[in-house]
Amino acid sequence: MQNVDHIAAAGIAAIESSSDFNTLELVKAQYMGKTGELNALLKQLGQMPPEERKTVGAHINECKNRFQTAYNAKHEALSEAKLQAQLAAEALDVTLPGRGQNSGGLHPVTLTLQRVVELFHSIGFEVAAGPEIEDDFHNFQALNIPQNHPARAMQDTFYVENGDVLRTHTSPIQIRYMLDKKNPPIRIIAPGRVYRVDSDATHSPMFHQAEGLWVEEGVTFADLKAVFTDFIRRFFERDDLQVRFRPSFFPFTEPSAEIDIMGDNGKWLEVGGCGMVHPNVLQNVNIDPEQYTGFAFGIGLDRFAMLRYGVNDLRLFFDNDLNFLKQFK
Ligand code: 2NL
Repeated sequence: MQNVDHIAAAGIAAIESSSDFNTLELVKAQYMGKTGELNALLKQLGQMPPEERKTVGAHINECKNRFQTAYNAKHEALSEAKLQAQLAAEALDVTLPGRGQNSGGLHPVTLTLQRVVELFHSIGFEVAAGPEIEDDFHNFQALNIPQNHPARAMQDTFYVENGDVLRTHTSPIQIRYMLDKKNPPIRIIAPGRVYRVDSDATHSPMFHQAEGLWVEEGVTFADLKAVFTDFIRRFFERDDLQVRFRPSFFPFTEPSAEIDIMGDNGKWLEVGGCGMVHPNVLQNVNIDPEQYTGFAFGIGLDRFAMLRYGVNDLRLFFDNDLNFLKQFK
């Protein structure tokens, strides 16, 4: 039967030229399905003379087997190709260098804060903290800053609701501590974020301060000079660092002084302010100024970080540029 060979050859050719599973299955259905071309041949057997049926039937079945074999081979080839494509797509280059473990680091201002706190902790100062939103009493009045003092003017202070402010210094931490603690001796270091309306290369509207306070019977300005000089020499790791206390004014200290250190260029450099706690301030926190005296000082932690790490623009600390920050790990 010419027709059988012809159909089988066409079917096998169609199988072999199938390039995807979809086509392959369509071809299979076309030839081997219930109404497929090869099965249609079997149905015609009934009209043949009985002596031909056997040989033609056997021949048709042999063609069907060849078709099935071609189909199986193609199916396997397509499966293998699919697997290889998938493996290639998901290939893992084990020779690539690893990404490594990136450990984080602390911010240079945090490192500076920790260093200051550690140095004061080593001489018996306790760390104190407080809220960043303060009321008028703790931020100003208790510190002997009257209602119309220029430091309270709009250009300096961030006012929040109902007269509250973003603290303009860390002094209110100490006011709260003294009010809570009630009795000296008091030796604390109060670091933290503070806020003022100011922004340029050396001023940020948010910056960091640390203030120290020692209140006890018999504390003098000599103690202040000794404690601060020792601290700053240890901070900068310079035993011979020259320190100068230059008369100044703060509402909350009397007498008051600015603290300068000698720079490498031979010029005095201001690093903080200090003084003996004003009697009015002690009175405001219910400490008897006739019995107790105390000294206080304030330093700018951002400025200390700039000096320690040789950074010339304060804003670099707050840009969050990782290329800058990674240098301090
Ligand atoms: C500065 C000056 C200073 C204080 C802060 C203080 C705190 C209390 C009482 C009295 Cl509770 N004084 N703090 C005193 C003098 C100076 O800071 O230039 N800071 C960066």
